[in-house]
Amino acid sequence: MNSDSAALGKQLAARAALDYLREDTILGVGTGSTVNALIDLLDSEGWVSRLRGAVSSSEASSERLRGLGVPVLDLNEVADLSLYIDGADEATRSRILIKGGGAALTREKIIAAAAARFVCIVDDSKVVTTLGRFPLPVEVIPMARRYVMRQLATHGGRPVWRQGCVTDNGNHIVDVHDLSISDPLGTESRFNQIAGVVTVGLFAARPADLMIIGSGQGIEVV
Ligand code: A5P
Repeated sequence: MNSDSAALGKQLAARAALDYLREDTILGVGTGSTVNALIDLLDSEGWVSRLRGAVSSSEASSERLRGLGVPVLDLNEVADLSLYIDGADEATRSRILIKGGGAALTREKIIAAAAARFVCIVDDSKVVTTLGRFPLPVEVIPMARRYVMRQLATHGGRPVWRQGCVTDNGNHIVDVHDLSISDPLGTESRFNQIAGVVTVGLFAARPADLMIIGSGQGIEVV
């Protein structure tokens, strides 16, 4: 897949997600280039004034939303979050995801958990049979980084510190390369048990409810 086709896929998936928006609701908004396409569409398709506000998974998305005039709310102020729309770095057709390429995985996991419905928007280059080609991001407490990396290595992967990256929560990211994740639920749960791990970028216990896959051929809803 070339980058033009991926960009078209992202654009089409983002546009199709507009069908799930409802007037006067608060929208959960994720992070990344696919979501940026969605945020641009909120503006061009007249949704900015029709939404009550947004809850966002990153400072980057919050800034973009505020720039358009969308009120960005704290999740603690929101009793009822009906919809969360976000991208993914890798996805299976069972809607299990790897997320965190943009280092926003902790807030993404919280918003996905709080939302009644999680719609994931991806281009078709992200869809795989077995997760793990994309290195699995793990957010860690800084003082635990080397300990966590040693523990992660015992599970067969190759942990690499994402140097220079500090998350919006002040933590570090370790990317686990060379995994072939045949049991996503088990891997998510095992990695979650390691002391010092804040969030594992595997969305298996809480997968997307619906996935919109965009490609040069159009969209497919899974
Ligand atoms: C952010 O931390 C990730 O989970 C994003 O959802 C992911 O990186 C998708 O990014 P793109 O839409 O830019 O591919």
